[in-house]
Order: sequence, then C-alpha cells, then structure tokens
Amino acid sequence: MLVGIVGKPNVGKSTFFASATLRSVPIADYPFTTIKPNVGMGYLRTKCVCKEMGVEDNPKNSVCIDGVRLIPVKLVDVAGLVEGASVGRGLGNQFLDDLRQADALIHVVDASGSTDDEGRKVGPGTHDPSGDIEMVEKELDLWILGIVEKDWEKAARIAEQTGGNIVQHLASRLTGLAIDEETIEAALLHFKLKREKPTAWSDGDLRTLVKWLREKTLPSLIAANKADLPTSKPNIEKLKSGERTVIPCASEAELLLRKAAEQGLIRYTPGSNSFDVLKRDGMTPAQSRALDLVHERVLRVWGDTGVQQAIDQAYFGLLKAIVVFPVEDESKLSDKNGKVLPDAHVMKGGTTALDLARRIHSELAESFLYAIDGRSGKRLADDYGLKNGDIIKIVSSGRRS
Ligand SMILES: Nc1nc2c(ncn2[C@@H]2O[C@H](COP(=O)(O)OP(=O)(O)O)[C@@H](O)[C@H]2O)c(=O)[nH]1
Ligand SMILES: [Mg+2]
Repeated sequence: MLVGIVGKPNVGKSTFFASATLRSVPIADYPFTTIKPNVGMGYLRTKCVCKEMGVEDNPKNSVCIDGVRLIPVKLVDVAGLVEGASVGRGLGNQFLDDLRQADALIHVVDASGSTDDEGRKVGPGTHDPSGDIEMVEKELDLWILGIVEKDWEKAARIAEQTGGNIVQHLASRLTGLAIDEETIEAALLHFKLKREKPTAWSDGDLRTLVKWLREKTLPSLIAANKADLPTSKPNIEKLKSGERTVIPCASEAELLLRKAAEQGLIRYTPGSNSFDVLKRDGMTPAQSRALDLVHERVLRVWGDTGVQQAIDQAYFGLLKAIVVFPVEDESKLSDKNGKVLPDAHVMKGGTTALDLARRIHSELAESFLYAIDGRSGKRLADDYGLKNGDIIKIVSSGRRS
C-alpha cells in the first residue's frame, strides 16, 4: 500500500514528506532505502498489543515506544498540481506516473491562505484554500476522463453494435488505476447508466462516473497545512464544516520536532501531543525559540502537528488497513529466536490468514495447514478474515527451520 501526497505548489507537500520520512526513531531491522527521491518510508502508528498481552516485546520490522507501535509505510511526494496539469501542463506527466502507484491521497492545502492558485506567495489570509481543493480534484478527474475519452465514441458504438461489453472496455482502460469491472458495475448501477446503451451516455454522465470512480479507488483526506499561522484558524473551521476529512497540520513544526529528536535534544514520538526537552544547552537560540513556538502555536492549539495523524487516518480510515502480528510460538508470542512480537504487518482490510502466510513467505502459503489465534489458541482456517491487532501463528506442513 502506498499513500501519495498531492496538492498545488508551495502548500508544504515536500515539508510534509520530509518530516514524515525523517527517521527520528530508528528501526533496527529495516532497510530504509530510498527507491526514488520522492518515495520514502514514514511510520504508521498504532496501539501495540504488548501491554494487553502483558509482555515485553522485541520489535524487528517496527518499533514500540511505550505501547505505541510505529511501522514503516510507503509515501510518495507527488509533483505540484496546477490547473491544466491533466493536459500535460507543468509537471503533469511526472505527476500522473507517481499518482498511478498510490492507493490513497493526503491532499495538502495551504490553510493559511498565503499562496495563490499557482502557488505564488500572497499575503496571508488573502487566498481561500477551499477553491484549491476543488481545483486539484477536478484535475484528477480530468486526467482520468482523458484516459476514458480517448477512444470512447468508437468503443461505445462497437460495444453497442456487437453486443460487446462496455464495462470490460472501461476496466481495461482503467487498470492502471486499479479500477476493476466490479467497481464500474457498481457505478453504473448507482447512476442508472444503461450498459447496453453507452452511446446514450452524455459527457456529463462520463464526468460523474469518473468522479465517483476516483473517490472510490483513490480516496483522499485534507491535510490543512501551515496551521501554525494565525490566518489558518478560520479557514480550517470552514474546511471542517464541509464533507471532507480535514486534519489541521503543521509540517514545518513536525520537521523541527523530528530533527531535534534525531539530534537527541528532545524526546518526541511522532504524533505525540508533547515533547520533553533533554538538552536545552545543546540547542541554538533559534532552535530553542522555534521549539517554544511549536509548543505555543501548534501543540497547545491543535493538540499535535497532524502529520502522523494524517498518515494514520489515510491507512486506517481511507484504506481500512489492519495491523497483524505474526508469531511462530503462540505461547511465548515470539519468533523462533525468542523475539517477542517481532513484526507488525500492515495489510488491507478483508485479508485472510492465507494472505498473511503469503506475505511472510510464499512457501508458507503453499504448505499452509491452518492458523492459530495467539489470544485464544483457537485454530483458524485459511479464509479467516484477519482483524486489526490479531496475533497469528501460521502452521504449515513444510519443513520447520
Ligand atoms: N508556516 C508554515 N510554513 C510551511 C509549513 N510547511 C511548509 N511551509 C513552507 O511553505 C513553503 C513551501 O513548502 P514546500 O514543502 O516546498 O511545498 P511544496 O511545493 O508543496 O512541496 C516553504 O517555504 C515551507 O517552509 C508549515 O507547516 N507552516
Ligand atoms: Mg515540493
């Protein structure tokens, strides 16, 4: 699963990305290699099961801080989007490539209203960010529409004359976006569009269809960034009164906190509502003052910086992700080396015990016998639907290593 960070230029996408991917809390066993400069690993934060199970854990692929598990997840910083990007203006094509990989979007807006339509600096509070949201969403829709419209008339005519399948045609055009036939069928039903008569669909029908498909397959939430600036407050209130999920966000503050934590100057867990100063005398006067401002203008006002919250919400809220803890010894909740609750896997909601086996090792899936629930000790079948926080042992017929 991958979450994309989108928005118009200069809203703070790269700052959000930099702060989210700054490894202020090291994970021993995890290769945080950069795949491309704009693809990196952030953390997903969830309650660890260690406290509930009364064990001291030894995380390998993740980290546990006072019962909070941080698990690496992929993020991509998508190039800035301006009106007309869908027809190749500006960084349009780079943008599309990045976006194709994303399962959900964090849509960053400049809530302070200090950047215009194109991302140029203007006086704080002079630009209404709600229009930006619509601009970006419209560009996304126009891009998808562009793919659909390419050979639409011909395809619709042929489908109609030969009894061909227009749903199949649309799905083949939209596979890159992971939009499948089932989703398209659902959309046609929703809008009462007749699949036998696609030539009768209007331009408006196609547009509505595309918007619906985009919302279903590329869900998004709003990170209302630059919340540290005073002009953000009324804008955030206004944004929150709409239908979208809006998370007040201060990326620059998060970056500052994580850097200071990395330097050992403060103790700060991503997503936390506070930090402890460890070495005030190790700070430059500017750093010290900046941290005071973060406390005053961000944590005291908004609770947290919102960066971690946005990522958690994208995975758990938009993608219905779950976190599962595989173990090899269900009585000790450990791997074969005695490491307790070593791994936490982020999986799509609706995945099964067999899917988990497959994620761990293809051989484990091939020789899968059954799974064991680490809490109850009960046997689970291959099609058992995993739940968030499940502790699972996979039993296979394969050679025990
Ligand atoms: N006040 C404030 N400024 C921010 C924040 N995040 C980013 N900025 C500033 O906004 C400008 C654009 O940031 P950048 O991350 O490059 O934006 P991008 O073009 O969307 O990637 C920079 O000057 C940042 O310092 C924030 O949370 N608060
Ligand atoms: Mg950028």
